[in-house]
Amino acid sequence: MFTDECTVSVEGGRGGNGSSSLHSEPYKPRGGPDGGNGGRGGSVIFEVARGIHDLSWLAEHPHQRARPGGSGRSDRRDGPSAKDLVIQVPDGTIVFDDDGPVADLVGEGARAVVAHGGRGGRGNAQLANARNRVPRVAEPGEAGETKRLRVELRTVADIGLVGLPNAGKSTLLSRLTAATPKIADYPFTTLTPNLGVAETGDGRAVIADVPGLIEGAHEGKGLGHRFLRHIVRCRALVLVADLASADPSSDLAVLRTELGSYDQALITRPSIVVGTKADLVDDPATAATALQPDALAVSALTGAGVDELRERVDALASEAAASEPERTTRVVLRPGRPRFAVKRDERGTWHVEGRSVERWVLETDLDDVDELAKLQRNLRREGVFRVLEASGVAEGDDVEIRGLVFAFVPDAGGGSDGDG
Ligand SMILES: Nc1nc2c(ncn2[C@@H]2O[C@H](COP(=O)(O)OP(=O)(O)OP(=O)(O)O)[C@@H](O)[C@H]2O)c(=O)[nH]1
Ligand SMILES: [Mg+2]
Repeated sequence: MFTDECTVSVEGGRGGNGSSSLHSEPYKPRGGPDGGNGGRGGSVIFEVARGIHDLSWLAEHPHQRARPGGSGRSDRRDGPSAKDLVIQVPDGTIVFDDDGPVADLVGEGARAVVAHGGRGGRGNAQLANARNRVPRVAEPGEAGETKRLRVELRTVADIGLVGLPNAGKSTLLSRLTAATPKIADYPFTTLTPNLGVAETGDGRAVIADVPGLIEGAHEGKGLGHRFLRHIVRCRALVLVADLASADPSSDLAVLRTELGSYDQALITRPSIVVGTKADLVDDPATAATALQPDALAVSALTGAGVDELRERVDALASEAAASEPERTTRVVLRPGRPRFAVKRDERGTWHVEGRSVERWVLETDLDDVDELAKLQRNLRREGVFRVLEASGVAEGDDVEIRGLVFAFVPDAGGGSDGDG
């Protein structure tokens, strides 16, 4: 089964817990905190690999979870970080989450982190400071990111063979490349895209043969519509028409209309027109010219025109490569989750919760005026006051952060408020 779309859930590994060990040795009463930090959880990564042609493995394994980081231990031993979970995907994989596209992976080795692992918690050795010399607790590890992803494959080929059903597309693919697609005398023989590689003058061209398109394909008729999105990714097109059909010109017109209705850009893509089954008509050259003045007549049966077709495909591949900018991987970077949250309890006190915000409060010696000023600067730069104001805090309201309570005073300066 060829699978070109699926939905998966991915989960980064949880970070390891920090250790809250207290060192003790006989006859040494003051050992002190020696708990190590937790290790980082593994991330889930998609990576384009050669030899993977569809998403069937992913569709059959829709839950992917990276391993957690190890816990810290006594004697300041840090827990090990977990290995990332690398999932191999085909070239042309596009990843979406609920907010839109996440990554568009093109080219072998292209990769994107689709779920980050959690950070490890700090052990009590690292948490010790002037105010709290012997912390008896350590930080827990952070949870990994969890995401539901829609994954789509848009085959990346240099040249796409398009035509109505039974036009002889798969036969051409088998003539131009070493591919051995199924060929038969009925429409819709090809059910999923076939790929072949042709040797060309300046290298190799990947040729895709997709299921036949019928009138109304762009509205979902027939089989080919599901594969129109693969055609969009082809740099150049070979329009294939059966010269022995009742009306080859109208076949070609239907094909062009369908391509244009799906995506206007397909009309202007570099292309050539090929008339097939030349052995079945009396005057193939005239029949081909009737399609388009420079159309080529080909017979896969006798081999007539096949060498010239190979040359034209060669030229088409070069033209396409020159006309299009280099395809590159796009990974969308969005701002991460908010680094703190603001809540108001029923007594009217505001609470600010967030790992770094709380850490700053814990690490500040509140009796030291300089340190207090630094804490205030940090909170402002993080945007805490801005978010409090946006949430409706009023002058004099109590604000609590990790046990520290202060009365809110609107910021007079405000100038350094930013995302710094
Ligand atoms: N006489 C003759 N028959 C041909 C030629 N090319 C293809 N055929 C026949 O036409 C029929 C259809 O060929 P395919 O290559 O399967 O056509 P297709 O366009 O891939 O068809 P679908 O996959 O169904 O869309 C087969 O029976 C082929 O043997 C040709 O040049 N001459
Ligand atoms: Mg076919």
